[in-house]
Amino acid sequence: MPHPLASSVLHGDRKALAHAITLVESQLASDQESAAELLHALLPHTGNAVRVGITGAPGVGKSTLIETLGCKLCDQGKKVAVLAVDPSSSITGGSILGDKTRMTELSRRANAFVRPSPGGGTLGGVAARTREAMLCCEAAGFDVVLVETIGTGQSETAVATMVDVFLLLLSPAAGDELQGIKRGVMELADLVLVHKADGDLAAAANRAAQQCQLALRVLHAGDGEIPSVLTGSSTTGVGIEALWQAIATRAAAMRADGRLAKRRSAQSTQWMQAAIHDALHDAFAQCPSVQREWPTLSAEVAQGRMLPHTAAKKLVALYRPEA
Ligand SMILES: Nc1nc2c(ncn2[C@@H]2O[C@H](COP(=O)(O)OP(=O)(O)OP(=O)(O)O)[C@@H](O)[C@H]2O)c(=O)[nH]1
Ligand SMILES: [Mg+2]
Repeated sequence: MPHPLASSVLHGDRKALAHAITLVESQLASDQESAAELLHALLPHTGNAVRVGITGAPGVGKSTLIETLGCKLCDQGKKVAVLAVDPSSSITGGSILGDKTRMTELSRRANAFVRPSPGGGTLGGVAARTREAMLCCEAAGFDVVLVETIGTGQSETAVATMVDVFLLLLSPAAGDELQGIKRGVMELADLVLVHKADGDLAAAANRAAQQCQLALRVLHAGDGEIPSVLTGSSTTGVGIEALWQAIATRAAAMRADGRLAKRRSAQSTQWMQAAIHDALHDAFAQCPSVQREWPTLSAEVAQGRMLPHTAAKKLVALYRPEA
């Protein structure tokens, strides 16, 4: 018996899709099995979307770009899903994407599905659920999935590990502040857009793009492909079509020559490793003999009487998996 939601999701029923994602995001132990069954049924029908991750400093215009690009793609007849990885929402108590005011037009489009980001849990958990929500959207027939990183830090790596094209947005002042962008994020980027290239900022944006292109050439010296740097504005719409062409061309080329399949299977393996890590950590923390000794050993470490490494080894030696 396939999962009761599966066939409605596969028929593109939006209500069913929303329910499916709620189930997948649920942290209730009683929902886990049902969610796994559903995902198992949907899995053969996933993989057909262009998956795009969008990152950049707070305020650089990620949500506005998604609104402009998303509407443009809907106009072209594409079905667009928008998701977010938002590890901060458990702290702020509400999700930024949940406040749909910034994507009002896109949210109203019949071809768009804008999903507030799940709140709470660890980054690993939040990101894993976003990835599974992405698979649900693909099974429901969405052609493009846009994933916004909210907050900075690790969410960038998590999003980069679930998409085909990872787009970094820079502000026109980026030339001066390139040092401020973490090297790691630059390394993850497949494509860079210097955003807000409009009005007085247009000239600065062009300069920033040139500087960024030079920096990327140095960064990627020797490792083949140097990401392109484009300029664009979500307010005027200039450069947004060219941005989509760059994304679509890249995704199509990767699909054609096998790089996409390779990248996606490497990503799946990484998610499996992360899941093993989380599961082992949970089991370890719940092991009674570990729990008994943990306070004593961590006090020893805190007081400088024992090396952290030694304490960790002692605890690991105490760990007994449940039979
Ligand atoms: N001039 C100009 N301003 C823009 C453009 N795109 C966005 N903005 C403005 O930049 C501000 C931030 O935009 P958001 O789209 O909320 O930026 P964000 O990166 O999603 O921000 P966070 O989600 O808070 O990290 C808003 O005031 C937008 O109106 C653009 O193309 N040109
Ligand atoms: Mg935003």
